[in-house]
This record gives sequence, C-alpha cells and structure tokens, in this order.
Amino acid sequence: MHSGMMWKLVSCTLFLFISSQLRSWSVWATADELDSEVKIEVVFKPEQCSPKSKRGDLVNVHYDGFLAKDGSQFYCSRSDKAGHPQWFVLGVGQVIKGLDIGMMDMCPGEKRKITVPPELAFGEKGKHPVPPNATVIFEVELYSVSRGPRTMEAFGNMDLDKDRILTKAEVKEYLKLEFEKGGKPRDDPFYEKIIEDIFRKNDKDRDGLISANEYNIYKHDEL
Ligand SMILES: [Ca+2]
Ligand SMILES: [Ca+2]
Repeated sequence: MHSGMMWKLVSCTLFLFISSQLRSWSVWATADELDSEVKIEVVFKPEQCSPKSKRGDLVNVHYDGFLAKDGSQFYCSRSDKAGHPQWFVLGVGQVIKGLDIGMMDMCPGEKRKITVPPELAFGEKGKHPVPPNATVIFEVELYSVSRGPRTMEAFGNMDLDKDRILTKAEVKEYLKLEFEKGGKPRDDPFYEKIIEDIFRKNDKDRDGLISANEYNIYKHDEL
C-alpha cells in the first residue's frame, strides 16, 4: 500500500495526546541534561538548509509516531485535520520533550527519524495507545520555521494597543507581517488555521485572548 494512504488510515489526535503529557516532564529535566538520550537520524537534508530551527521558533511539521518494539504506528499528523501539518512552538514543551530536543537545528524540507526513550516521551504510564515504558520513533518532516514568536519582544510587537493582551486580530497582523517579510504572503484561511492552533495551545482559560502570563509560560527561559 502507498505510504500516503497508510497515513490517512490512521486516526490521530496529536495535540491533546502529546501536549497533555508535557508539564510533568518539564519540571524535572532540562533539555540540556537529557540531549544524549534522544537519537537523531537525518533521513533527508536539503542542499539549501536554512533557517535552522531553534528554541522559540514557530514550526510547521508533519510527523508520524511508531512504537520501537514492533514498528506499529500510533500517531500521524497527516491524517489529522484533513492533512494539515501541525504548528507548534519548538523547545517550550508544546510537544513531548523528545521532539523538542530532536527537532532543534533542523531546516525546512529536512526529514529526520527521532528515537525517544520513554522518559522523554510518554513515561512509565504510557498514554493510550502507547503502552507503559515505550520507546517511540517519530518520522518528522519540517515544512517551515518562523522566528521567535515566544520572545517577549515579539509579544510587545504583537500587542498593538499595548494592553498586555493579545487578540486574534493582533496575532494575525503579526503573522501576516512575518510571512510577508519572508516573501511568502498567504491567504486568510492559512492564517486562521495557525491562529486556531496557537489559541488552542496558549489560551488556557479559553477567553479568546492570550494574556502576557499565558504567553510567557516559561518565564525563567531566555527565549
Ligand atoms: Ca492587545
Ligand atoms: Ca486567555
């Protein structure tokens, strides 16, 4: 069977699935301490390899998750939400720790196979359908990298009326400028989609606004 079809067949609910696991990990370990435990294999690297992803970047990515023990697939971003790639901010705990580590210094178009031990994935308990203490493998393809949406400087730039609160309109304005700067203006549905993702992950109290506190979830970090 064609691999694209395989992806479509598997149902995926990544964000709830993975991001619900994050908070507990970030308290006891920093990425630096555990870097060596994530195994990264570069499957494909474009000739023109920039910009390289770094902590705080907004990345757009497709990924598939497999169990190391038998190769069975437990997640694919391709069949989720009609095949839209996933958006998240790298290095701040929006995905499992192993992906935050394994996707650093990656450029648009690059593909990697990232093997993550259980303690940097779903832990002792696992998370259905991932069993307890499972090593997982992600096949990742990075589509785009946008700079620094997590910096407080970026927050200040986005917060047009300076009330320390971001509305969807303010975030949209920022995204438009970013993409236009990069010479790749996009249509409205494209921005709406990113904004939806951003608010789902950051607007913790669901009031349709992102406060400075909601935005700066890792206050101690120099992003
Ligand atoms: Ca505002
Ligand atoms: Ca809010």
